[in-house]
Parts: sequence; structure tokens; C-alpha cells
Amino acid sequence: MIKGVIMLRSNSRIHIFIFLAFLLVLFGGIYIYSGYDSSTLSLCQPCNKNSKPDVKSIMAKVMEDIVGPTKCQEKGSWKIEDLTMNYGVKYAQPSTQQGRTDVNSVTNWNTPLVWEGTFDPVVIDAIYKKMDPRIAVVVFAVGKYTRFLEAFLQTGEKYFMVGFRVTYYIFTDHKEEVPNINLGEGRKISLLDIPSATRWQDVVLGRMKWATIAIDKQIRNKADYLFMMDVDSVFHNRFGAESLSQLTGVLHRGYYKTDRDHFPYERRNLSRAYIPAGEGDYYYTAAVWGGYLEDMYKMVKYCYMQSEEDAKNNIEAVWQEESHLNKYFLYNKPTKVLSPEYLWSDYDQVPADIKVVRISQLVKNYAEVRPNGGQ
Ligand code: UD2
Repeated sequence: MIKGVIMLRSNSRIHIFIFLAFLLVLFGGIYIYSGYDSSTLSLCQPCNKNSKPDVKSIMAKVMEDIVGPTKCQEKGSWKIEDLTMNYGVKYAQPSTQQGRTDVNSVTNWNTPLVWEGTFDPVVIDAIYKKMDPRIAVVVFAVGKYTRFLEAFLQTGEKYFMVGFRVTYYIFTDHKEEVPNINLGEGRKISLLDIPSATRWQDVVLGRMKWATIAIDKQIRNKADYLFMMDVDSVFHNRFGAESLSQLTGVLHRGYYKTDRDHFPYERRNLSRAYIPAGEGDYYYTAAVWGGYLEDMYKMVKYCYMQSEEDAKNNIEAVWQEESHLNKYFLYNKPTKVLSPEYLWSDYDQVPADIKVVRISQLVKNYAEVRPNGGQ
């Protein structure tokens, strides 16, 4: 009797083993038949959700049902820091001797400081288009600032990340004033309602709060990179993948040759944005900055929280969110710094070291366009 039970158990073990072996041979056969190289076998799918399910994705789903979900971020078909490119791309040989000598193109923490002439767009595009990242642009158009949307979007379509997947997240209190713009393939607009404001200071500071909430509720899992941008500006030349990195800051055009003790940092130690004299690398603009989605999330949330703390102490940083941003960048160095080519201004003459103006801030009548006027 006992022997019979033991035999029965080992028989059913043999059956299970044969069944599993059969499944393995079956799936292996389908996989090889479908023409995939075994080196590409991964439990995770490309992060491109638009791709049609194929044999590989069906197999991955089956495996997921058996062994549980895998984390796409870690085992995806690409990682955002990969710098791989396809065979056969033709481009000029990079030189170890020739290059920009009139400006510094590296920071003292050894990250690139990007100017025209420090990168080859063919190489940069070959690397980043292979990854096909999703890029979110967060832009605010509150009150009368909706008038700037048309030129911003139209020129953005011509020069900003051309050929990449871009979603403009437009935060506005006047949806009906958002213009209808023809967008390139893979590019879209997403509108988000926010309340009107009586103070422009609340709009610029509020950007950190609303961006934090929107990343949590809408943008996370829909973008790999995120840029924050001012709307009252126009693109004039390529603003491309050379700007992508974990955290990218842009030098403010007004202070890129200034002694650090004359930067308009917050100097009152009651504010969370306080930076003491004798400290500082650069003065960064809050009008354009970007990075990996999660790094940007950390940073906008930091600026939001710091400004809340300031509000509790009845203080507002001298340049609102820009002051908090500068404090963050001082102690969390950006992984790429962009020259003021990436945000010039129609208010200023273009000096010789700015070979290309990529975006320029428009001249505006502050008193007329802002809800509470003021410079
Ligand atoms: C500077 C900065 C800006 C911000 C601000 C803070 C530059 C080029 N820009 O710009 O990034 O740090 O100072 O003081 O350095 N906005 C609205 N409705 C409003 C007010 C503002 O939608 O009523 C949005 C809009 O997207 C605008 C942005 O906030 O582009 C910045 O406001 P601004 O252009 O009035 O600030 P500005 O020119 O002093």
C-alpha cells in the first residue's frame, strides 16, 4: 500500500517534469521560429507602449504570469544612460586639438558645458533617437500669458527635439484660448486646469506645486525626460538631444560672466533659499531646465516644499522658485550645463560667444501682462 503511494507520487512527479519540459521545448521552438536572437531574450518589454504585441511580448506575458512582474525600468530594452549607436552612421571625426577655445566647455565637477561647436548633432541624434525617449514639456500659460502659446508651440515644433516624442503639458486657467497647432508625428498637447492668480509671484512659485502634483497623477510612466519652460519665449534654432541628461541647468544670460558674490541669490538667511557669500558656481535660470523624470520630480518637489517653509516664516525668496532652484543646483550639481544659447532674450544684444540663439525670451510689457503688474 505505502509502496503504491510512493510509486504514484514519483509517477506524478515524472508527469509534471515531462509537461514542463514539453512547455520549454514548445516556447523555445516558437521563439527560435520567430527569428529572435537568443541574446535579446529579456523578461521585460521595450518601454514603447505603442508597439504591437509580438511573440516575444506574449512569451514575456506568460513568464510574467508564472514568475511575477519584472521592473521595466531596470531591465528595459534600453537604459537612458546608454550611449550606443547603430553601425554605419557617417559623421566628422572628433578632434582632440580643435574645438571651442573662447569659452569653457566643462564644469569643475567635470560635466559638459554645452555651446555651439561642442557637439555633433549627427552623433547626438544617432544615440538618442535609437532610445526614442518620451519628453514632457511643462509650460504655464495663466491669465494673459496664453497669448504667448502660439509662437512658443509653433516654433517648438520647428526646433525643439525634432523627430522625438514630445508631449506639451500646458497648465492654464483659459483652456479656450489654447491655439490649435499642427503637431509633428508622435507629438501631442495635454491640457491641465489650474486656478487663476492675482499675483504673478504665485504663478511662478506655484509651478513647482502643480508640476509635483501633475507628475504624481498624470505624467509618471508617460515620460522619460521632463523640461520646465517659460511660455513667453520663441525657439529660433535647434534645441535637441544634446540637452538631455539626468539633470540639466541653463546659465542665466544676465550673469554668466558675473562674479559669484554678485549673483542674485537669496541672501537673507531666514529663507530656505539662502546661499551665503563666497559660495556658488553659476546663476541658473528657472525659465528652462530639465532632466530624467524622477530627478525632476525630486527637484520640483524640493522647491515646492522649501517655498512652503518660507511661506510659514512669512518670507518669499527674492526670485521665487529660481532662488530655490539655484540653491538645489549648488548642492546637487547638474549633470549637464547649457550655455545661455538655450535661453537668450530679445532685451539683450547677442555677444560674440553666443554663436546660436536657440530660444529667446520675448520683450513684454510686464505692467500690462501680469495680474498685479510690476517688473
Ligand atoms: C524670470 C524667469 C522666470 C521666473 C521668474 C521669477 C527668466 C528668463 N525668467 O522671468 O523663469 O524665474 O523670473 O521671478 O529668467 N506665468 C504665467 N502667468 C503669469 C505670470 C507668469 O503664465 O501671470 C508663467 C509663464 O509661463 C511665464 C513664467 O510663468 O513665462 C515666468 O513668468 P514671467 O515671464 O513673468 O517672469 P520673468 O520674465 O520675470
